[in-house]
Amino acid sequence: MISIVMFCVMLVSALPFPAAAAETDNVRYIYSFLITELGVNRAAACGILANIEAESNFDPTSGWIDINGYESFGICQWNGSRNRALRQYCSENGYDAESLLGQLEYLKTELTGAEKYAFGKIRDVPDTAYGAYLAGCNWAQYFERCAHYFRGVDQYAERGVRAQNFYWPHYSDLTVSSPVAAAGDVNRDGYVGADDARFVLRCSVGAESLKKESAAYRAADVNRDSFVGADDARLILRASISLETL
Ligand SMILES: [Ca+2]
Ligand SMILES: [Ca+2]
Repeated sequence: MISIVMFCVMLVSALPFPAAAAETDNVRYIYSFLITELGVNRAAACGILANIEAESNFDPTSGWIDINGYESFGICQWNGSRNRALRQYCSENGYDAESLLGQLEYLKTELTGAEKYAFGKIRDVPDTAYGAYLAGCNWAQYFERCAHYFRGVDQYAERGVRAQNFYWPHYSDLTVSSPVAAAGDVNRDGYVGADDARFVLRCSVGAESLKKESAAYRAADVNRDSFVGADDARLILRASISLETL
């Protein structure tokens, strides 16, 4: 069914594929999240990667005013009402709207809610190179809902081919682990302990640093104020001796 909502994701897809998409941290992070947190297979994840590349080149800060006059924003170039919903979700859940994790968590809520139909179109593709092709095409058609043809190019097929010929060979053998670390377990050893608290304290005084997009940062910022500080260290220390539940 064609609806107003279907008008509102990515209206124009004009970003060319880069000459060589680097295996950046963002690509790995997104791929790992898709598999471990969304539960899709490798082929589906490759199809989504090809689309995210075309939409934003994996830049969560990517934003511009689209042809309908509204901003398209983030890795999936959410437009209009979906852009507003993304920002509201991040604000209500303690995420920076420009963060990869916030956008991926929002994506998860879309795929289990309003975008369930689109999710169904990629979730069960065969876990093969051809499955990656199908997922790339289907994500473009059912999730991004970009123009089928742009400047004479079949965008569905182009993204499918990119998924099959680039992402599948490069990523299908990648070992993944969830980028979403448990709160407080900064060193990801399975425990919230004094080591974690000490490390976070060192971060709070600038003796250590964490990349804001990293799983460790997310684990360290236990009070979710988008800052790793002494308050986090204190909470983690209290949790390590069972005085606090994170
Ligand atoms: Ca730990
Ligand atoms: Ca904090």
